[in-house]
Parts: sequence; C-alpha cells; structure tokens
Amino acid sequence: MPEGLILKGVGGFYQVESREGLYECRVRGLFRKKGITPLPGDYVDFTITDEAAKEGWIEEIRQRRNYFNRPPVANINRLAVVLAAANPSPDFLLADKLIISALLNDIEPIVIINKIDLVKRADIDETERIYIKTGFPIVKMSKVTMEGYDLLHEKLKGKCTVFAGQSGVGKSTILNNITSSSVMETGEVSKKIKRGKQTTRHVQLIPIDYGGYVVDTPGFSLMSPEGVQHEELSWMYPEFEKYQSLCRFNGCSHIKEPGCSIKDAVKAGEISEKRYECYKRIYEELKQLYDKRYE
Ligand SMILES: Nc1nc2c(ncn2[C@@H]2O[C@H](COP(=O)(O)OP(=O)(O)OP(=O)(O)O)[C@@H](O)[C@H]2O)c(=O)[nH]1
Ligand SMILES: [Mg+2]
Ligand SMILES: [Zn+2]
Repeated sequence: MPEGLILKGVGGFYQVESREGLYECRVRGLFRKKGITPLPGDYVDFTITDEAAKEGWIEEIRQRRNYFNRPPVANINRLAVVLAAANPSPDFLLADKLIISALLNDIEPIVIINKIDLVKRADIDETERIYIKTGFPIVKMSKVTMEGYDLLHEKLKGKCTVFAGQSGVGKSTILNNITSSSVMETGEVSKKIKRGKQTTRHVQLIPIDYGGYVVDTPGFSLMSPEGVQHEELSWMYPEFEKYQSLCRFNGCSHIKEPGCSIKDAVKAGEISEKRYECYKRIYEELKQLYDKRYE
C-alpha cells in the first residue's frame, strides 16, 4: 500500500504527497466512527482508486509524535517563534508560552527576531540577550536587507516547522521568501481575509525546495501551555536549570522564597529579567488554573 503525508485537508478531501505523486484522498467512514480526524502532517497509508485522476482512500493513520488543535497539525518537530524587533513591539509573554508548548511536545523552538531593519543594533542585541542563555537558535532577519535567511534555511532543512507569533510580525512574509510560490497573504490582504472568513483559513504543509515543510499560522492562533503544572514550569526554562538545585528550599517556586538562586541569578544578570518576569506571570496563571480545578 502506498504511504504518504497529508499536506492539507479541505472539505473532506486530503492532499496526500507520496513517492508516486500528489493524490486527492477521501477518508473511510471508519475513522469518523472512531472519532479520528486526519490532520495535515499525518503520515498515512492509502489505496489508489483512480491513477489517472490521482484519487484514493486514506486507510490508516500512522502513530503521531505530537498534534495540536490550534493550529490543527500533526508531527511537528520545530516551532519558529517569531518576534518583530518593532512594529508590533515584541510580546515576550506570548513568545514564552509558545516556547513552553513546544518543549512540552518535544519540539525544538527557534527564536526569530524579524524586522531588524527597523531598529538600532543595540536594540536588536538587547532582544537577543533575553534568549541567549536558553540555548535555542536565534535568527535575526529582515525582508529589507535579506539578513538571516541563510541561517534560517539551515534550521528548517529536513524539518516540519510551524511559524507562530503575534499578528504582523512577518511570518507570512518570511514564508513567501523561502517557498517559491507566493501562497500566503501578507499585511493588509491578510487582515481583510481574516475579518471576512476567519474560520476558512486552512492549515497546510508547504514543501521547501531543499527538503522539509513549513506551516504558516495566523496571528490569533495560540498553542497554550496548559499541559504543564505550575510546579514544573521552571523546567521549561532551560537557563534556570543549573541554578535550580541551589535554592535553599526543596521545591522552591522561585517566586517568594528566601535563598532562591534563580532570583539571585536574575539580580546578577545571569538570567534575563524579562524571561523571569514571564515565568512569574505564567506561573501565576497556571497556579490559578490549578486552584480552580474543582470549581
Ligand atoms: N520593515 C519590515 N517590514 C516587514 C518585514 N517583514 C514583514 N514586514 C511587513 O510587516 C507586515 C506584516 O507582515 P505579515 O507577513 O503579513 O505578518 P504575519 O506575521 O504573517 O501576520 P498575520 O498573518 O496577521 O499573523 C507587512 O506589511 C510586511 O511587509 C521586515 O523584515 N521589515
Ligand atoms: Mg500571516
Ligand atoms: Zn528558587
């Protein structure tokens, strides 16, 4: 049986990429009974019903390494968290939430600082410093100077990468520059489309020439860090790790306790203050969720 990868699904039809070419496949009623919906990114076995018309049936969905509802996509192995150096000014809290949801799902984050043509070198450095100790790759980019694209290509090669981040940071612009076809709407057009038919924008895997896939998401989608407990949150901050065991209290939350080595590291400038602030805010959000869990 041929095997393939679902690139997109529209109205019950799935575009499946395989060694034999692209096929338009439908799904057996069986799946619906089991409550399984195939997703872009799913690896499938399918049968060909009409070779000339390139049509077939999806018979089996391979086990997923991860999947998301917002955006609906499976088997992601990279998340590009896109920030703009300016216009809009960076939403660091959103960036941390995206990073956490990636780490929870065994996905490697990369941080993109886009629109670097709009600010001074010192401002770019300042934003970069926030993430430098995380160890995540950081790519500084501009569509004006075309900086950063070589490094980005290196990071995307052979991976399936979702681009996420606030509206207007330039996700679609970047993707239009790395995929040969101009498939994403950017700027004003994108706004119009969103207002008109928000729900009909389809998530799709777009193949890149040098191997790998990219997925665009509209600014309003959010992978939320719900799968983590507040007590475990600090483990989602890689740069906290080497200090954690040095806190005076076992199970220190790094919020109010005395003798907290994380707080000391922030004071000493070894951990970014911004990241620590975001940690505290997300910690509180998660704790509130936890405290209200039986309501
Ligand atoms: N100066 C500058 N402008 C950029 C750059 N990249 C994108 N833009 C502009 O920023 C605006 C928004 O870009 P988009 O690519 O539509 O942003 P997006 O992240 O896809 O936004 P949503 O689809 O709403 O989530 C457009 O007008 C782009 O031309 C850049 O590197 N420098
Ligand atoms: Mg866009
Ligand atoms: Zn502590």
